[in-house]
Amino acid sequence: MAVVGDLFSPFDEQRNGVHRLLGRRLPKASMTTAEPSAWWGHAVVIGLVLLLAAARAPAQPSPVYEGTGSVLGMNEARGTLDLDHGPIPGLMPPMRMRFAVERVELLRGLHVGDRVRFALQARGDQVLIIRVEPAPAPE
Ligand SMILES: [Cu+2]
Repeated sequence: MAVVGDLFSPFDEQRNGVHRLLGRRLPKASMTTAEPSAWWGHAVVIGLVLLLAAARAPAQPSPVYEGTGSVLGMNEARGTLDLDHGPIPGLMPPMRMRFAVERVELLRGLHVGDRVRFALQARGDQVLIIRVEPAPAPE
């Protein structure tokens, strides 16, 4: 065993010497080149995960806004409803304006002067009334 150890010890010492040399060099090399590339690698992986998540997620429905107002007029042929409406949280302040309705049936049974509660939703570049129902008169 001593013979074998003596035979291999010079080699082992040489190898250890190489390891010591590499041990001094590799950390520096990894600090300057390996770490930034690892960082970018992570960024790329995270980006891909986000892309996949976005591709898998169903299209988010646009938010629905609710308000109350008084009917000023309506036009079944055009599918519009004119309202004097109160504040619509997150969308607009009180005003008189003309809305397009999602379906002309929403106008049926409405009369000028009616107090209504309504819901709006963006469809493409339009904001449509998607729901109208009678609302109690303000106190
Ligand atoms: Cu408005």
